[in-house]
Amino acid sequence: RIGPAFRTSHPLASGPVVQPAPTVDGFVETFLGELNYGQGTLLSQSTLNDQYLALARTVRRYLMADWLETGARRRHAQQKTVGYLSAEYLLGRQLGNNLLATNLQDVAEEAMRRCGIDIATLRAQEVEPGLGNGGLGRLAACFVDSLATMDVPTIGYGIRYEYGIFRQTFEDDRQVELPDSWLSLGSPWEFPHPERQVLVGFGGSTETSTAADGTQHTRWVPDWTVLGMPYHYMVPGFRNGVVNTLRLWSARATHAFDLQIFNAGDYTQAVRAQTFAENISKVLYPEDSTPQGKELRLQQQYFFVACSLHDFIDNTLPADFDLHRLPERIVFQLNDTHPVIAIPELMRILVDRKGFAWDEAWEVTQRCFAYTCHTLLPEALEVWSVELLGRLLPRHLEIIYRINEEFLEQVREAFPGDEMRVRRMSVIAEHPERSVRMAYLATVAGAKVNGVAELHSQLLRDKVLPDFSQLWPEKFTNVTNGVTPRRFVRLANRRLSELLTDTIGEGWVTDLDRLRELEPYADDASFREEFRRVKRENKERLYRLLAVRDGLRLPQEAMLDVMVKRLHEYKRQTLKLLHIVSLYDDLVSGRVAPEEMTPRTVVFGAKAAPGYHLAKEIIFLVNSVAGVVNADPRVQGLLSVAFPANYNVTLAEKLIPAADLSEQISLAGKEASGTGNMKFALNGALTIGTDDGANVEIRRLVGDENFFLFGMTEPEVERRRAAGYTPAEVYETTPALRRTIDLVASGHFTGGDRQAVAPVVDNLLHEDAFMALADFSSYLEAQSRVDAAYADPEAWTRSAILNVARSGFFSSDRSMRDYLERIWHS
Ligand code: NBX
Repeated sequence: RIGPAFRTSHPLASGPVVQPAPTVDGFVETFLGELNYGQGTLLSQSTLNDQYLALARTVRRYLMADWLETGARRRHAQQKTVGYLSAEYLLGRQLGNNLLATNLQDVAEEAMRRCGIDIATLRAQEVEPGLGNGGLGRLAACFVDSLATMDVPTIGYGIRYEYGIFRQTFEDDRQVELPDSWLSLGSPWEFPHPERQVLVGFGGSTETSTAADGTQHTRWVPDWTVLGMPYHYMVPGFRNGVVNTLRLWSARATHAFDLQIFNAGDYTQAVRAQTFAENISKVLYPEDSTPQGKELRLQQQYFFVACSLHDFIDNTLPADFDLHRLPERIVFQLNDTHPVIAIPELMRILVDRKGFAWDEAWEVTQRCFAYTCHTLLPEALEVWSVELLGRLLPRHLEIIYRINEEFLEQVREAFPGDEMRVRRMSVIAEHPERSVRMAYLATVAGAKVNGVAELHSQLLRDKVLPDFSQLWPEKFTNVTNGVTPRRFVRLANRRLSELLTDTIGEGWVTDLDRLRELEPYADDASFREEFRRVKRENKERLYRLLAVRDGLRLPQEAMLDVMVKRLHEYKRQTLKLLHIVSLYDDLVSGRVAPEEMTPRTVVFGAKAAPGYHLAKEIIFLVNSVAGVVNADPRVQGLLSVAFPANYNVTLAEKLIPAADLSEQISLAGKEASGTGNMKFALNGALTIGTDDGANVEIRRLVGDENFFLFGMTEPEVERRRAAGYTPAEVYETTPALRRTIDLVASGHFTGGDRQAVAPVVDNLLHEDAFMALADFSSYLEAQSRVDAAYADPEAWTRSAILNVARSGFFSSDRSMRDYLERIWHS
């Protein structure tokens, strides 16, 4: 806390902060100052990393005045704040985004040139903070960007993992994971705030005492504690003077923790205790679908949520704030179930610490939370065993039990005599072990529950939470995901952005619906020519990068067909692989003449969870096929396959603007939304996709004639499964599929080793849980339509332009407007 002793009458003491001049001279001067006084070096002696850090700190300076001003304005206005609670933020590199937000790109480039530095080499020096697994984490990053651009009071709360998502390498075509030590060369974008540390308890027991008036009071007595140290990150809006805050928590040992042991005289034990506490924020769990129920993961969840609630209630709100009015000042958005333990935590704070009656507290709590679900896979729904939860958070377990008791009473009242329903809806599951269903808890306590695309929200109501949507239909809503046009168009695709701005003005960057104004230009031959030039140059840039980064040599002219996303059976990378093998087989067997083939380059990017064995076998197979195809002179220039390692946000920013074809081929009813699909469409790729997730909405908006649809619909999938699906039968009765699988099974791509391909082949033939074989023929037919369409460059370009023009809906700014209207302000 800032006391009067720190106040001074100096005119600069309470701001405004003096911002460096936004000129080349001002930038150079600040940069050299940062090199000298921040890095302690001279330009002539500085390393690349010194220069990168000084550049980052220079850009920081330009943001600081706005950051302080935004904070002061927010404190003064006392408006309702969005507390976005997310265990993941997949931010991507910060330098480029912050230069864009401050409109300093050209100034910085010229300033660096004057110092004899190519700014591109400094940009390349930044290690992206990979604090997320995939779509869910990237969505959080897009949302905080949009909220800043829209000047919505927001605090993003999360975890500052010391190690983010693993770095993927390939050894003998197999995935090998390496630790992502993203902090090791310095982290110029973060501001530690030790004065805002928070104490978090774990374990122990609860004590109930009865007061003289008969009221009972329960108190949790934890048996160990850790400190949460917040690190603040700037979240700038796009050139609007707003800088919001992302507050990420890092775990530290408490003094109480080690003092006890120190006093017992065991120094080494005390140091070990420190390591134990700091383990909590050590590493991001790389599983993105099947939660492992690991104790450390529950510790992470409670740790960041407890820090965040305490931070808002005790350190952000005015000291005399009446917490009965809490819902007027905050809405906590739960990004999936990972932060759901915040619900009993708020109840505990209100009842045990602030003296609220239970009903009063419940009333407040229900209005403070809303829950977003991101999945349809039953195995992805998080549950915590009662044994573990009770051991780590005994008071929270008691609270959850009471919430459940009162909730089930409500169910009994609404559906008298329906005990089956009561059991189905219970927050506590009894089998296979007694456990807490976090999605149910979120649904019971949350004011709203939303899915992330129309189809997903419908299936959420009908299939995942049908009993709940029957009880509370008005609780359920949809907000279709979006992506930030700043990072994924303006920053990633500078050439397209210039063409757009030259054609329709620059308003599209913050009002993406204005891309509609592009529609008439789809019929303008010279615009199409320019649009093709942009694509070509983006491809050249990508291939230059892949040559240096991965030693890949790819043909310039071929159609660029891209499938980038986490590796999952339901996403069906194997279906794409079967297509590649079938094209290869057609060529080498002479069924298709070289001149009949539309040349293609297929690029994959995908990380597999380290314990997901089948996914890792699929990676091995993709790499094996790529090796053989690329080395075969018979298909040279006609078919190439690239699998650059370590797909991340930075690589996505290069790949997506270059793509011609976007692969969105999940089994219908499995992909909640997808967001890569939106990024591709906005960058002028055409989609080949199933009727799944947000593909449904993309197709409706861009038009059937500009989208390659294939595969079963979700109801068809259901019927097919009900009828008894046998993949071997499809294999037997589909000659092209049989040839393709036989070629893989023969060991052709693995140096004759049939054993090496058996895990994938056997799974396809005997399991095929996601029906790749059932959709194979339809997929190949759609791919032939793609080939034919690509052979007509004018018509293809027209479709690509219309994809851009009609995808403005997928801006995360629009998603934020929907959240504001349907969830946060209702
Ligand atoms: O969330 C993804 C969905 O699969 C996408 O369809 C959707 O577009 C995206 C954003 O809504 N889900 C996802 O990325 N999940 C995870 O990353 C995840 C991470 C940890 C975990 C479970 C899931 N324990």
